[in-house]
Amino acid sequence: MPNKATLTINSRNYSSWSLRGWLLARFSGLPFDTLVVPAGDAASRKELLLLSPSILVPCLRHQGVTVWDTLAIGEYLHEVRPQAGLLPHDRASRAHCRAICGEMHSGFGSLRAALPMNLKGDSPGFRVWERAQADIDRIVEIWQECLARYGGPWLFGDEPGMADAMYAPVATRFLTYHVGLDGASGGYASRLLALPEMVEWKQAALEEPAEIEELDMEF
Ligand SMILES: N[C@@H](CCC(=O)N[C@@H](CS)C(=O)NCC(=O)O)C(=O)O
Repeated sequence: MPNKATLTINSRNYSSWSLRGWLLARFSGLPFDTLVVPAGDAASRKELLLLSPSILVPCLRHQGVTVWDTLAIGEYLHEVRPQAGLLPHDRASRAHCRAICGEMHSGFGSLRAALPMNLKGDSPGFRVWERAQADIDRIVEIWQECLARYGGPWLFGDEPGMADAMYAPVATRFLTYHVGLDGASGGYASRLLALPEMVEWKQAALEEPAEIEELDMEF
């Protein structure tokens, strides 16, 4: 049984869920290899299904355990690497953290559809429609509430954790589509983008071959 974990992802430029899974693994400190399976083609799907019952990425394999879906991966990593503090120590803060991670995981469909993650993209003057704007307003509210309540610089305190990994792709969207942010949320978005892990991911995304056209899948 390979000791080192493996994380399966697809496009670094487009796949926000891959980015979330990768950040969770990096923040946990668990040593892992990254396996990129190009999105969309039949051969990759077949390969993915050999690795996991779900064709969706990210998917983590560790010591014989296969776990997919970012929330499940985050909870699993918190169990195997509790010292990393992916989830807050305090029960009430942990509940709050799980609630906002769940909101990102299941919500903000208008934002995700209208402002797809595209690290190579740059769209000044991009028109944000009402529903996507409502999602943006709610996300900014979440960020400001956490930063005010837990003191920053990350959503639940001193170190980046599960909530920061779940919201990091949103910061890239705000940059790509020039969504103006002020005060605390602007500073937080800049901190996310300046994280060494995010700089590394973006560099690899920029080097990704541009053969991926518009894909009919949710990113
Ligand atoms: N709920 C899942 C969403 C995962 C997801 O939608 N992944 C996309 C890539 S970002 C995927 O694997 N798409 C592949 C496909 O639809 O073939 C999670 O939290 O991980």
